[in-house]
Amino acid sequence: MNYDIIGDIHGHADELEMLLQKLGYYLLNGIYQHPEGRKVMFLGDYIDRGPKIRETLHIVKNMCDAGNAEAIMGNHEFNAVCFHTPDKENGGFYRKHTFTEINQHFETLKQFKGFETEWELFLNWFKKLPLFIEKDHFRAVHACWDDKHINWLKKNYKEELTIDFLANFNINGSRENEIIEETLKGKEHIPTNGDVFFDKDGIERKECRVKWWQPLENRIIYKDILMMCSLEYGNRPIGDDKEHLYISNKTVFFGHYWLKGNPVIKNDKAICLDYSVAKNGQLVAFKSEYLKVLNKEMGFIY
Ligand SMILES: [Mn+2]
Repeated sequence: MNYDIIGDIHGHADELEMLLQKLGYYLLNGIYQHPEGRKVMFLGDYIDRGPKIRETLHIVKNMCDAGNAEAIMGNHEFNAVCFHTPDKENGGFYRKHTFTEINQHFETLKQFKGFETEWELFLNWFKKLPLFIEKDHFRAVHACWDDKHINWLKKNYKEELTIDFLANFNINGSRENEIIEETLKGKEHIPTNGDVFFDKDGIERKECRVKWWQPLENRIIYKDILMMCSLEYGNRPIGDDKEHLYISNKTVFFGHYWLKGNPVIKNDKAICLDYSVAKNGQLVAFKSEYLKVLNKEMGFIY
């Protein structure tokens, strides 16, 4: 089975429809399908930020329900479930309702105003989205594939975000917390010199996102493995810090990282498909059969 793997959409339904059409999908009874029976693999982050979140969810879920696509959970879907699930034990919700959280979720809340029943339906669908998918010839995860986390999930995750799971997730230092954070939001590194920086929402952070997909031979100074850091820290040699290395013969596709420009392959075993459609970038797909060819970059469609 050949898949078209598609990165973070964030409510950009027009770009999604254009990309699906470019890939050869067409609408039949309101559902996109492919004449050759190809399937889409969606990598998560369907909601928040963009102008057509409801439309995006209808396209993606309809395709999944019809068997024309599979979809995994992004951190935005996880956050939405937490945001809307009351914490009966401690009061409030499993995600805080302060400015930062409302701001991140604002477009979704606004666009679903007056469509509460429909939202409820999608929220229940989010709860059942898999946290990762493994196929014969590739893997899919929203932010980071770490074998020890995936193995834990295979054994312990009940295929749904239950109240018990959310309660455990909210305990600092719990296994559930670490695994969700790293699987859906990625690996982080705290600079040892006390550096801080500001993320794209203007929030002060002391952790830097780690480019865990960077192959070993390219890891020399910290700038090589950190998405964002100060010049001074970035120029420090990494030394023997080999953590966060993805080693497998099977390629993993992921989104989440807001990469810029045209898609490139830096490591053909770990390919990011998020090129910031929600920030003047582009929605990117990869045709899975191109994993078998020498020039794999021919597999990108955008
Ligand atoms: Mn994300």
